[in-house]
Amino acid sequence: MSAMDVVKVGRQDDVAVVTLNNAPVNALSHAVRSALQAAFHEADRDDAIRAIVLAANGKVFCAGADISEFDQPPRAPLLPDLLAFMDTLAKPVVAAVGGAALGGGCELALACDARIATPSAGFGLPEVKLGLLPGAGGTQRLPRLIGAAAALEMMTGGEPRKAEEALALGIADRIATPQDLLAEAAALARQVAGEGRRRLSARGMDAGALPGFEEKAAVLVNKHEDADEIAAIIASIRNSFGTDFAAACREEQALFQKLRQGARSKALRYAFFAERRSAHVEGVSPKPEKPIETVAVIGGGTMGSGIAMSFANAGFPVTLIETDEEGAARAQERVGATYDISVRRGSLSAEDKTQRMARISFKAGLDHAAGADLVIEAAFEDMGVKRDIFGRLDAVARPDAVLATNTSYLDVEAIAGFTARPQQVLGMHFFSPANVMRLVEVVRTGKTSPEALARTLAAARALGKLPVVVGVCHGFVGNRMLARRSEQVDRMLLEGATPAQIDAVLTRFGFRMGPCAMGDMAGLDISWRMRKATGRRAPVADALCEAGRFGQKTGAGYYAYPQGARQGVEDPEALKLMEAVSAREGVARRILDDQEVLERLVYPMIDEGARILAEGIAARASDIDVIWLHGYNWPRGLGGPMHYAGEVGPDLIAERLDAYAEQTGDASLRPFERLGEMVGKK
Ligand code: T1G
Repeated sequence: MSAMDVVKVGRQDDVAVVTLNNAPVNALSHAVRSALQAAFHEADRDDAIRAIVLAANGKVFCAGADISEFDQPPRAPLLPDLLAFMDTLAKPVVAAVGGAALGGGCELALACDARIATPSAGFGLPEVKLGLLPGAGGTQRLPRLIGAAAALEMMTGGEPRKAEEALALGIADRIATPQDLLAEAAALARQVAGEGRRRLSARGMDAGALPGFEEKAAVLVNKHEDADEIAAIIASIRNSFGTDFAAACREEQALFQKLRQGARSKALRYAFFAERRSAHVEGVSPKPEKPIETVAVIGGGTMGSGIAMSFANAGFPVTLIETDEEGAARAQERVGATYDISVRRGSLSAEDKTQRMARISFKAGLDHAAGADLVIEAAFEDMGVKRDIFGRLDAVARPDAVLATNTSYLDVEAIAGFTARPQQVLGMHFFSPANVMRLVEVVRTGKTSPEALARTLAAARALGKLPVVVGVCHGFVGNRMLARRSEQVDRMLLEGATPAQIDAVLTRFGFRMGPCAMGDMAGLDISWRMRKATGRRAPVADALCEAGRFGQKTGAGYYAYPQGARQGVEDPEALKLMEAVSAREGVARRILDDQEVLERLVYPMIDEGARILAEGIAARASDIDVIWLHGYNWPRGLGGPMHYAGEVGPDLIAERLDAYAEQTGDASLRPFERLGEMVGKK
């Protein structure tokens, strides 16, 4: 694309109009930066021009720096230098912001003399979400505009400020209606030309605000001790109080480059693109021929209710179907009670609750699924139940309806075989709680049609979910990999590790909760029932269940929960039980060091991910990472298991797995021979 395509230059009488035109989000690529510099320079030299308006085509004003350029050598003009160049112009520049101005896009607007915004516009500095700080003067210009404390909150939260709030803060000078935006911007530009430029770089800081800022900074440092970007933002804003503008910008740039080259930012940028890449499915159109408009959910239990709420929250009419009137009434109560929790928390208004409830009709009998474009079965995890429901649904549902099962591990090929329309059957594996977790594993069979997939993926995205397409195998992708970790948890407990040690290792790694505490919270009896159904053993977990220790719900599991406490405490009874199981199994207990515990928790999952990729169950390594980031809370600053494997090095992982297989005699730890080839599969 030639430089002039990505930036267009026009004029309104004596005002030059420079328009960003780099679809889809006006990212400030090298071509855009070069064209902007040329256009500003040209306008500044043109005697017929009094002022400049910076506008943008498309729904996004500017999404900031082109993140895909960060792993390449920087090319001049760098964004900070372009904004410094704008400071040297004789003529003022006014930003006409009709959409989101984010990151470098917001900094570009801050380098203008004024900003006019439409009601749908927004201003944000989300660099913190990429493990960065604003690196084009934002940490110096924004505090000068709205004060250090407000700027600190905006940069460390990373959330945009909508136009009205931006006006109140002083980021936006005026709000314009979309059709008047350019004209009003031109008028303001002329006004500023008459009054003199309003360079933020020339403004001083209110030193009296420093104590308030320091107070907020201290809280943030404690809360985010592992996020270097937070410390960098604080340090750079602190510079705005004392160091001169240019020197502070140089220091900001040094901090930015250090973060950009760090593993944390690399992982966060990887995650940003991985989430977007997972939306592209080979052979499947991003836009279906016939979008899903109405939905029926079979089963009003925890999952069915959560799924129905997800659709109602997104504005879809939903029929939630139970077997009888009592079941339908119970489902209605469950949904109402769940919404009430959000109302009590203040995250949902009473009228929103009423509106959302009104979108769900609670019915008894499968016939009520007749009008739905998409029917999602969320009934009991039993093949007999699935056979009955899908057999009857086939007769009841519209011929073109998509029939989805929410099963978390049953064979979707077999379920499709219960119908005469296998091309319209697939899995939608929601993660609990379904109205909160973004991940949906969309399970395609060998017969699922591209249109059925396209319709389902578009519907999932309309819910704000992150659908990832996976193939059919036991546990699909996430749970199949989790099973490898769970096996090692049980084996290490047998060999001498304790629940507290295992959980501490994984929480220090970055997970919010360890596997033993998670098991106690979910209920150990659930996986116990599945192991018995599939003939698999987990000696320690089985023994806990045989002793009636199901976890929090029974007051004891891996931990004890005195007086129904939610936080478990180490329980000598549980440790005694584990010692007895070790003796019974003939396993001599030993001390395991934390590194071994971590590697045996994480590396087998990575190994399973490689096998999954080799089998074609997942298309890309980054799809697996999206599943783990959004289904299992993998620490985002580590990118995902497959990204982490690339950072650690697959050869080292294979070597460690071999060593543990030797040491423990557990052949299941032997590494997959194609591990290295699969870890970075695109
Ligand atoms: N750079 C490169 N590509 C980008 C991009 C960016 N900044 N933003 C989006 N894309 C791509 C995205 O990968 C996707 O590609 C397509 O555009 C549509 O995106 C110096 C250092 C703006 C709210 O963090 O938040 O500036 O999949 O699906 O849902 O201080 O994109 O089509 O091939 O997300 O309408 C800071 C990131 C950068 C904003 C639009 N900026 N972007 O959401 O579309 S660092 C950000 C977003 C920086 C300076 C610092 C969203 C959006 P593809 P999309 P959307």
